[in-house]
Amino acid sequence: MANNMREYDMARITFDDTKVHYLKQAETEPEDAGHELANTVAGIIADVRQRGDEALTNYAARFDHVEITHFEVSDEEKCAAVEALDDQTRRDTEFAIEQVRRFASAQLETLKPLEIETLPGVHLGHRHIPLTTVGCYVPGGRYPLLSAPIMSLVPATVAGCKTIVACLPPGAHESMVAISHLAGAHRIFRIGGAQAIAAMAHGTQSVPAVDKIMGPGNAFVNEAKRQVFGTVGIDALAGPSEIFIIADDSADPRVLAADMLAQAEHDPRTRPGLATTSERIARETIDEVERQLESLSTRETAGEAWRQRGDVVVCDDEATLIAFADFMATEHLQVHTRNAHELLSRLTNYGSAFIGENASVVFSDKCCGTNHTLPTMTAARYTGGLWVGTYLKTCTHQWIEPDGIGAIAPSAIRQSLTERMEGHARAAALRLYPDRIDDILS
Ligand code: HSO
Ligand code: ZN
Repeated sequence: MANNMREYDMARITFDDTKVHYLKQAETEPEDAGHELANTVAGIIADVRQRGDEALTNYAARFDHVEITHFEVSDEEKCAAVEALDDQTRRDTEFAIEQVRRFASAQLETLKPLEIETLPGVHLGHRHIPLTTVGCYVPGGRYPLLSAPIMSLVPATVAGCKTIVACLPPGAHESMVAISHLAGAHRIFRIGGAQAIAAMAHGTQSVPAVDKIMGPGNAFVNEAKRQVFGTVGIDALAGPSEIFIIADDSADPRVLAADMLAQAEHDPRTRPGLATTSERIARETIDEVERQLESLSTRETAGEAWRQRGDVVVCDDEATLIAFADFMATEHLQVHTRNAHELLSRLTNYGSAFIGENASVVFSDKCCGTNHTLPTMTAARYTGGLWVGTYLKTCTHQWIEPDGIGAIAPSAIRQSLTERMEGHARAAALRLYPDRIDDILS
């Protein structure tokens, strides 16, 4: 596996691996969903597509162990769920919603429509158009992540999507209904797993078919999203959480350890990692992780993630540190160096960067306002995370004045004739010689 990774890596990012020294290396194993999962999910999708709500009832009994025939949460239930939130949780929810909304709105502000005259009389432009109907999957998972519905729903409201659907597993924590409602879901359904993705992709008697599905989920949800892609859009395929920290000798091992363990408690498959130019910091952090684990109530999960997936690497110089971080292309990248801002400007592959000691991933996870749904499994090589733009499509348009026709039609006609596409040539020629329409068309 190590060999494979090296080759795979070298095709994109080069660094001198004699300058990279592992004090601790993750035992990686290929993340392969496997045929069985793919077949099971394909069966669920086909069944939901064919039998609609009846299939959903069936899967709720089989997978969620509940009897349910009516999936949509009523307005009364939504109100009751909000009432049932304790005051502080409600205030914290509203605070997080407000922060995510502020940042997403500011991001939207940067997306202006474009109009440009590229040649005299040739006008081109684009608009960022909100998707009409979107579906947000709110995962159940090992912890009820209160911020999860906020992260996928709030940007949809900021983008201006007409219908925002949320699906959450029937067993999800009650507060999830309340938070989904407060975060702006128009319709909330108690449907989980692959069957929820199938329902939103194809529509059922009670669930509207959506244009795009967002939000992370378990392996079934992920595989279902992969399979319905094309019928609908999807945001991304989510893997276990990752944190990678780059540090120099100014970093505090207690903080580095705490931040890695914070993500490690998500899942035994979380990848926590540290690369540093200081061997002292590396060794002290390893000791510190063990020390902090002793008193951490989630030590079973966090400890397993650390032991099996934790990397600690000493790099000989800063250039190697940067190249290595770009190679890792991690979901969260924390930069604990004296020149953190400057270093960031030289980094290319990360989902979200956390600059300096104060910026813990935890803040973005919960409530500072950046979105916590981010690329994992090195997808940061080709994409950023979920954002208001995920709910928009950028569509171009053009209009041509008479003097513009002379500039483009002759070239279009010649291309078409070379391609033997006479219909195209005719359509262009009609514009160039409007008084010779009859000749051209006969
Ligand atoms: N770290 C997760 C999000 C989260 N963590 C929410 C705690 N709460 C996303 O990678
Ligand atoms: Zn987290």
